[in-house]
Amino acid sequence: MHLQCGRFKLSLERPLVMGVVNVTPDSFSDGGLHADPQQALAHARRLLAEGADIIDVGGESTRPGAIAVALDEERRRVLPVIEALAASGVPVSVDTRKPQLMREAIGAGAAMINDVTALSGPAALEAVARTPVAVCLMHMQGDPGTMQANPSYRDVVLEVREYLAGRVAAAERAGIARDRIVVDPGFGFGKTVDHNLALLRSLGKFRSLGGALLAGLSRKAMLGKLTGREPLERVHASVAAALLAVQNGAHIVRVHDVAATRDALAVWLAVKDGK
Ligand code: 7PM
Repeated sequence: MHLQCGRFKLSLERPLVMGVVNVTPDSFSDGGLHADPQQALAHARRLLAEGADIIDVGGESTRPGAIAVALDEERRRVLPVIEALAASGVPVSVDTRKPQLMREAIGAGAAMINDVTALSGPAALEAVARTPVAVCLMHMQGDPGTMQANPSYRDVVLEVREYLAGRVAAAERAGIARDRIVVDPGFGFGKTVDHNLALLRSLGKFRSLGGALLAGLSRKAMLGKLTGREPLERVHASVAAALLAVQNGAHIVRVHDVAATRDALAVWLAVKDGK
């Protein structure tokens, strides 16, 4: 099995590590250390040296209550980073909800569109359909401003799965083949700790949706609630969560701490099949 990701054909035989690079002044989890494109690029190069397979570049925080970013500003933050990384042969994903930015990012060489609204916005499917890029379709209940106020489900695993099945079907109808589709239950996006734990426990049920399966748990609030630690102190908990996600079927883990995650996965791989 593989993921067609722009000009890259990524094997899903072994877990892939997606390194997070935020170009935002208010990113909760990395202290806004990469507020300008040059710093973000340096951080991306470090994550690549640590063994990242894909770099996810984001210019708009989706943090609960975060302020929306104008297209101009988001463009100024992410396009230079995408261009430079794509030119060095790196598979780059862009974390955005704006169809216009999706088009410009693809023009700049992005290989994946990571949209926390699963291409549900007007013109989002069209922006990516007739291109070679991969898409990450994520589940979110509500919107970033209010999603953590009172998340509620009858059956979180069933409901998230149904939603993602619908978005996969919509993407396929728009002409996006299965081997370009990544699904993601959206840990922390309109979910309590118990919802997140149920999803992590049953992650395997999302593999039958067809595409690759991505899990993003790195430094998230649920890990803070479980350990009592601040975002920058959540490395160990994040590594444990990434490992459990892979054990339960994730093909791709989206992480801040690439080196630590890589080490854990090396041990996991060796136990699994001696490689
Ligand atoms: C506050 C809350 C700030 C959450 C930042 C975040 C995901 C994502 C993000 C994910 C996919 C973060 C998140 N999380 N995209 N973008 N899956 N596909 O921790 O879980 O960076 S933003």
